Amino acid sequence: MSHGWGYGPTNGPDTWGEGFPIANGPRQSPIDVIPGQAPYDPALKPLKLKYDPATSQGILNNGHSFQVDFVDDADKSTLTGGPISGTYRLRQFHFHWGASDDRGSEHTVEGVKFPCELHLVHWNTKYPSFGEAASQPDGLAVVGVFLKIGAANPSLQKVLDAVDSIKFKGNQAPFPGFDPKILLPSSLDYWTYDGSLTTPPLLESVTWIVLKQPISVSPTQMAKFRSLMFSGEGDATCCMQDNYRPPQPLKGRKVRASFK
Ligand code: SG4
Ligand code: ZN
Repeated sequence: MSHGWGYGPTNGPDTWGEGFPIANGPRQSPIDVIPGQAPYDPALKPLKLKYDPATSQGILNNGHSFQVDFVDDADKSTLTGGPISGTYRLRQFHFHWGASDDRGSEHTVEGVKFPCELHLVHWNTKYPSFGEAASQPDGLAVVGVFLKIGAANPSLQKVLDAVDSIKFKGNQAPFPGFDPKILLPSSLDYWTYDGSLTTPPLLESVTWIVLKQPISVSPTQMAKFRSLMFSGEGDATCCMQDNYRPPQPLKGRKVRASFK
């Protein structure tokens, strides 16, 4: 890894272990979910997502993905229930996607890849900050949502309309009043397992909640994701695509389903 981690041939997922040895740890993400090996657990509670659009703050190209950031200094946009205990606050959401529609998601289902995956990142308020939570085994909860090619998605379009203003690494723009709930599918059935961040520092602090039902995205909308750049303005251009980590070994972990 010469100039920091990324998704290219010389700094991509296969090389992350050189700088971040936890890349080969016991609870790495993403994984391939095999529904036949993920038993229904009747003890799993329904997910409760309460999002306040007033907490939506800005949109940022961080050079690896783009994300919408939320004000998280109070319990206004929260995740409770599901596999977690206590209250987790929404910090940001972001996406991973491919250069073509045959790949791009981080999680896969029986080996099947989706063109894109949405991650809503929450942190456990039993810790004082996102930064401190991110290194605790129960510090983060990320809700993953698959995107599948189909009809244009008007909710997603609200986000994609802002993408032109953050084309290059480091670009940011205000993004007020957005309710992330409109991005979720009608069913909140999920699989859950203990995992990690899917980018360096790959901290093993994430309770993953992967929704079974995908949301739709049109080919034109996928093209909009791929118009973003990994590079800064004025640098040699480099399209933001294939910014996903492939599935990691399960190493004996149990995946559970909230549904029969
Ligand atoms: C993306 O690169 C986000 O933009 C990052 O957010 C995020 O890092 C990273 O993915 C890993 O998150 O849900 N895929 S993931 O495991 O949330 C963190 C920022 O860089 C720490 C803020
Ligand atoms: Zn992610």
